[in-house]
Amino acid sequence: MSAAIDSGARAEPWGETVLVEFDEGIAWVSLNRPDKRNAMNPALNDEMVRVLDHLEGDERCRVLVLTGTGESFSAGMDLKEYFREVDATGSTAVQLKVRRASAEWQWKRLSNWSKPTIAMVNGWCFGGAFTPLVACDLAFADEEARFGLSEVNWGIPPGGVVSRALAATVSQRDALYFIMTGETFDGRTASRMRLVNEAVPADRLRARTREVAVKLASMNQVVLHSAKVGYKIAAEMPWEQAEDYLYAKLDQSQFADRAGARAKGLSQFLDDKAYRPGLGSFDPEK
Ligand code: ACO
Ligand code: V55
Repeated sequence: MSAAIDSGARAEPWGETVLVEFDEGIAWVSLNRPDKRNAMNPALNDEMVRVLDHLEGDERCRVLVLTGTGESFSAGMDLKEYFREVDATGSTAVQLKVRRASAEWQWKRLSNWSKPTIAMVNGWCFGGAFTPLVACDLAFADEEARFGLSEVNWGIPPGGVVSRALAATVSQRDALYFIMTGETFDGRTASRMRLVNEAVPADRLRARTREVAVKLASMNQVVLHSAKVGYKIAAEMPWEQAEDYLYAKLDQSQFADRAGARAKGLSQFLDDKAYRPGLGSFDPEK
């Protein structure tokens, strides 16, 4: 591979406010400011933009799990470094720049990411942390994790796309209750609200998340990419456009998939009677 397109040739952009560990196709990405409960400061936001860019082209990553070091997923935006210190510069340009980096990874990059993404909420999850949580395709939480739209508690309405992200996942009743009261709720409640897929006891959270990640890592990446991006983009479209776009996605997937999933899937069922598509997957190795 030419050095210009081999992202492995560049230095790995993590190690300060973000840690990355590779494990059987999974990149475990940990927000890493445990002393600050993984509050997101401008440095972390900049690092996460670079981490997502790097991992997109890194073959060791087939699935991304986003979590936090220590007892917290993320305590939201860093009130000191993202708000007070930026205000103190008195510079609109600085404010726009830090907001842009924040939105860039938490929402724009992450929600359209090319590989499957899973949020693993291991502890505190406040305010701005709801954005990357919702941007991930799937989410698993510790039953005892504590979530809160704490903005009103310190005197602001939720900003960024926090409220938009809530509107995309939970009901208006639940969203407004927690946005307006600022009360916390636990992982079980988050699961009942469908903010996360499942709430799991703390001692099983990593194993359950890993189980799902390993499965996704073993699947056809082109087909998975088309399936998840197709869902997310079509959700915002009128029906006529969605039908045309999803057929285009289907044809694109067949064209782009060098492993030939569709032909194998059909043949192993119709010719070999080797599996039932309703009940499990074809064997990509055959
Ligand atoms: N911004 C800046 N610093 C933070 C943040 C934050 N969001 N969250 C925690 N910290 C810092 C604390 O200031 C403290 O720093 P210090 O050790 O230098 O004094 C350190 O992290 C530990 O915090 P404690 O409050 O001592 O930790 P504790 O475990 O008792 O409580 C909790 C954890 C509940 C998360 C608490 O820190 C908290 O309420 N944080 C703020 C949560 C929040 O409302 N975030 C903003 C949401 S709104 C938005 O994102 C726009
Ligand atoms: C929040 C998040 C922001 C922001 C202002 O409420 C407020 C959270 C992610 O960016 O700029």
